[in-house]
Amino acid sequence: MAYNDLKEFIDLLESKGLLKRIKVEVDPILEIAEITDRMSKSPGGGSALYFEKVKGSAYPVVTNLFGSFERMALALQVKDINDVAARIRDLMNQAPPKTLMEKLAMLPQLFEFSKFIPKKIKNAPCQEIIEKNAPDLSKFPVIKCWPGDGQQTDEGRFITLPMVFTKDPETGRPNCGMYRIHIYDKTTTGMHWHIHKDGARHYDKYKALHQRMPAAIAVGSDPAVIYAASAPLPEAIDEMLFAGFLREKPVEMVKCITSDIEVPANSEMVVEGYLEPGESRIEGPFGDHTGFYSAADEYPVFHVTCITHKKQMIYPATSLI
Ligand SMILES: Cc1cc2nc3c(=O)[nH]c(=O)nc-3n(C[C@H](O)[C@H](O)[C@H](O)COP(=O)(O)O)c2cc1C
Ligand SMILES: [Mn+2]
Repeated sequence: MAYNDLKEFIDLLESKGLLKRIKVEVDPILEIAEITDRMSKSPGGGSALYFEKVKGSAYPVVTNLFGSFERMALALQVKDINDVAARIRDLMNQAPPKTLMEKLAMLPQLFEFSKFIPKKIKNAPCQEIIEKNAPDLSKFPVIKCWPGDGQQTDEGRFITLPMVFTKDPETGRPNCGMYRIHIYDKTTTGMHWHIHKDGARHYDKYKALHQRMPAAIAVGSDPAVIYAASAPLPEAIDEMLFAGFLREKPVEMVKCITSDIEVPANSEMVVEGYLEPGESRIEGPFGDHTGFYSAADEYPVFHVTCITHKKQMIYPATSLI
């Protein structure tokens, strides 16, 4: 049975003794990342961590969710993570013999995939609370990972497990990619999609059309959805269709309050907004998974129009090395 949301996965980890609760107050600035870093580097990847009390925020933070083969297999609900590769290989063999990319592009047409087309729903848990008049990112426990993260002018907080939803303005095709989100202030962030990523390609099309680009950043969903956001799929494959295939149940999607972008209904939190074509700002530096800081550079700017979330939201994060 697919997990209905992030909490079901967290509950399962806890029931198996694979998650530790931290009851004392911790600081989202450097402290959560430091504890997570030590835990994730302990033998076997340690445990997932649930920080119940986070300084300056009403919401808990969970980290190190996917930091071991065991937790990753539980996330994808397989005995061994190689079983997922085998399922995909079987599926590919059903496609006519063409090049790998052509085969991948054919996947959405196969019956096995068509059972998992995302479903649109109306009443979504991620919209239990709607903050539209004065959306404020500083209410959320977004972590700072490394001392040199960010600019002098901000706190260096980054959303590190974001699922960024956009649409191709020509085809209407949706995309979801994991691109880190640098928080500049209450309603403005960076958008760190590298130039060859699908989100960046959509942005280039909006730029050519001189149109404002709607986008939404969802945080926290069932683990297959979070994983799909980071999977390097061909443009023709909707990550949410792939997530449905992985969890063997269609992903339920809901329309954003302030745009036509659709997001997973079971998300913990959704930041809705837009990008102005051509507007950029310095993003980073950020202590990256390479073990080095990625240098600050110009990236597009995301403006927040609305923040929606669950009443009992849980904020998931990762620190990258
Ligand atoms: C934790 C994490 C953080 C990531 N951060 C970024 C990022 O900041 N920018 C980026 O372009 N890709 C980043 N990636 C890789 C992309 O998520 C990945 O390339 C994905 O396939 C992008 O989706 P797309 O192919 O639809 O563009 C990150 C991946 C992970 C797991
Ligand atoms: Mn994609």
